[in-house]
This record gives sequence, structure tokens and C-alpha cells, in this order.
Amino acid sequence: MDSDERLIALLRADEFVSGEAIAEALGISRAAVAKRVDRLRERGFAIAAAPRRGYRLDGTPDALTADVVAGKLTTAWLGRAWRHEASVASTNDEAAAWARAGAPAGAVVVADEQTRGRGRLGRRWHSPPGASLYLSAVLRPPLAPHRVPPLTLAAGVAVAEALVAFDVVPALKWPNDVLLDGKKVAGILTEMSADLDRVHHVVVGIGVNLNVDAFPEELIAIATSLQIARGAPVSRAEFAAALCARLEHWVDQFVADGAVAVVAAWKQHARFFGKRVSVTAGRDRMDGIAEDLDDDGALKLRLDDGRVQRIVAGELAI
Ligand code: BT5
Repeated sequence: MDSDERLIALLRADEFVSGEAIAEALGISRAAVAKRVDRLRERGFAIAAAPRRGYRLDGTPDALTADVVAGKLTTAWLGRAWRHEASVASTNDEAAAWARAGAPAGAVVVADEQTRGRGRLGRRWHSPPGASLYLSAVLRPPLAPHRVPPLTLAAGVAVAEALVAFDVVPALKWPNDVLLDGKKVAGILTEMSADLDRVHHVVVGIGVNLNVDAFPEELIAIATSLQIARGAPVSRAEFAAALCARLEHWVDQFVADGAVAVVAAWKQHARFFGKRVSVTAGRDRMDGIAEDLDDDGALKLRLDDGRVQRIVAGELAI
């Protein structure tokens, strides 16, 4: 913990803590406590001060810093190592670098802005500053590399459940899109470093449009935000903590029991079954009716000649 974090941890929301007690706990003078309180206020913390009674924490800023999020996290391991950056190229790159340098399982990188946010296949993820969530989690699942792909579905369920907690009704689109009112509110980019038989680490990158009120021309028709869908902004830190809790749950579930429960939960949020879709996989394109997901998360597509084709990876257009 840095010195701000230690001070925040000492402050309480329900009662005053005396300046003397804080000074003693931190091993600094009371004048130094007052200075640190001022510094926190500059960062957006609301701290009441009363003579002889001390200080009380009345509000935390909507920052994604470790000290703000830690107070909201309910997880055992996911997000317990936390790095916040104002601006990075891509949080997935930062998380991968941290993973190579030894980050523990569950380490999370968040940024206020990405200058080169990535989608799949080299596409861009629009990542304006301050309003959304760009989060990448380092996972070290004890799985063979070919068993890793359903982690993307686990992340999709986690995003969907976090959104439900914020009073909206999401729809999942295979394999990695989360929609609100038919438009994309979140995307997931899962990247892995592995040998043939061993996973070094997996980075699950999640972008969620939270308090975005307008999109650039090319995204207007296809993108939305949680704020647009529910008509009011949300706390980014609250959302991040809710997402981490659901992600931890589904990753634990997947590692313990395999993909079946994850796939079943994922299907409950899917709204495209029974519809006619086109699937692009590499150079191939197939049309048919999206029928179901297999137990391992593969899409089952009923082709026009009646055959059912299993598709492990691809792009789906409805
Ligand atoms: C995705 O790719 O949906 C994965 C997006 C993952 C973003 C996160 S943010 C944290 C982490 N760090 C990163 O660098 N990436 C991850 P894909 O299925 O390829 O969809 C990309 C397409 O979505 C683009 O081609 C646009 O059409 C559309 N798009 C781009 N930005 C968007 C946005 N902010 N909201 C909705 N749609 C967007």
C-alpha cells in the first residue's frame, strides 16, 4: 500500500477517526495528516473534518485506482494485484508484459484510456478517456492450451451478469460480443501464451462502454453504452468490482468443472439461437441457422442441406 492507500484504509465512512489516531498509525505528525487529507481531496475524495473529532470519509472519486477499487472488491484472488494507468496503448499488452515479469494469477491492469485498444484480428477498440472500462486480467489456468477458449465465454457471462446488476438486459453474441438493445456494449479479447502442452498465461481483455454518451460516426449504428441503455451514468469502480467478482466466479467454475456450466450460463443470455446467421471462419463463409452451443462452447450451425456444422472459432453476423 502506498501512503494514500494506508490513509484511506484508516478513514471510515460511518464515524470520525481522530487526527491523532491516524498520525500515530501512520507514524507522522498531525500536520502531515492534514496535508495528506488535502492531497486526497484534490484527487476527488470527499473528507469531512471536524475540530476535536477528526476526519470522516464521505465519498470516493470514480477513479479506477487500487485504493478506490480495493474497498469495493469482494474477490479472493482476482484483482488483488491491481495496476491502474492513465493512458496505455493496450491494457492487454500491459498485462501480458506483467505476466511475463511474474504477475500473480488474477493480476489486473486497468486504464482510463487506450491509444491502441485492440479487437480481434487486428481491429481497433475505440477507447476514449475517462468514461469506460478497459480491463485485462492475467490468468494462469492449469489447463492444456486447447481447453482455454471457453474462458472467453466465461468472461462474457461475467460481463452479462455485471450488467444485469446495473439494471439492464444484455444479450450475448457468439463468441465474444455483449449487446444492449442490439448494439455492442462490450467486447472481449482473450490472448494466450503457451507451449504445445502448457499454458504460461492467459490475458482476458474486456472493454465495456460505460459512461459514453456519443460514439464516432462509424460506430453510431453498432455501438452503445451502459449509460445510454439505462439513462444514467454508473460508477466505473463499482462496475469494475462487480465484474471482477463475476469473472472470478466463472473462472473458478470453469477450472474446477470444465466448460459445461459456463456454456449453460452463457446460453441463458444468448438471443440469437434459431436465427439465420453467416459465420466467417478464416476464408470460409457458412450460412445457416444458429442452433445451439456444444458443451465445449463450439457453435452448432444447421446448414441449408440439413447438416449440422460445429464451428470452434469465427465471426458471426446476424
Ligand atoms: C472485440 O473485438 O470485441 C474485443 C474488444 C476487446 C477490447 C478490450 S479493452 C481492454 C483490452 N485491451 C485491448 O487492447 N483490448 C481489450 P472484435 O470482435 O474484433 O470487435 C471489434 C469491432 O467492434 C470493431 O471493428 C468495431 O466495429 C467495433 N468497435 C470498436 N470499438 C468499439 C466500442 N468501443 N464499442 C462497441 N463496438 C466497438
